[in-house]
Amino acid sequence: MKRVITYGTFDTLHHGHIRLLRRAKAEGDFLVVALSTDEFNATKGKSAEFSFAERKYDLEAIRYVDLVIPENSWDQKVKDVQLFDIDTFVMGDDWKGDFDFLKEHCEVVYLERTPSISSTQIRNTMKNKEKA
Ligand code: C2G
Repeated sequence: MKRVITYGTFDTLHHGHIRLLRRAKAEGDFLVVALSTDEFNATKGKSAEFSFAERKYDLEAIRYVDLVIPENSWDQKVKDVQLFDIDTFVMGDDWKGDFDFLKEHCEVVYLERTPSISSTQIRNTMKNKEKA
């Protein structure tokens, strides 16, 4: 069984996230998603619209996702790769090169980011509609 892992906030789940998860799962047979906790998001300078529990609930409903674990820090990736016996690490190519240090532990794959859609864009659109 080929095991894959990916990381992210996955706030305001959208087509770009789903495309990433679908392609990440296609890299193997079992996909672990390390989901940024609300506390970790604060250190990333991000405040998610939805709580960790809500974002986890939504991810667990996606057929490509086999396990959701918390992402609490930047430094847990090597331990996660070892703990979950990961063969392939996957991220969108907006992170290209940032995680190459993992190449001594597993395959590292950067997948093309889906253009012109983001959680921020969706949130802003919703806010503008509320004002209208
Ligand atoms: N993504 C994508 N296309 C988009 C938006 C996001 O392919 N239009 C991908 C990102 O490249 C990432 C994943 O979806 O691989 C999750 O994106 P975010 O929730 O924005 O995660 P991020 O804030 O990049 O956190 O330790 C790594 C960090 O936790 C990544």
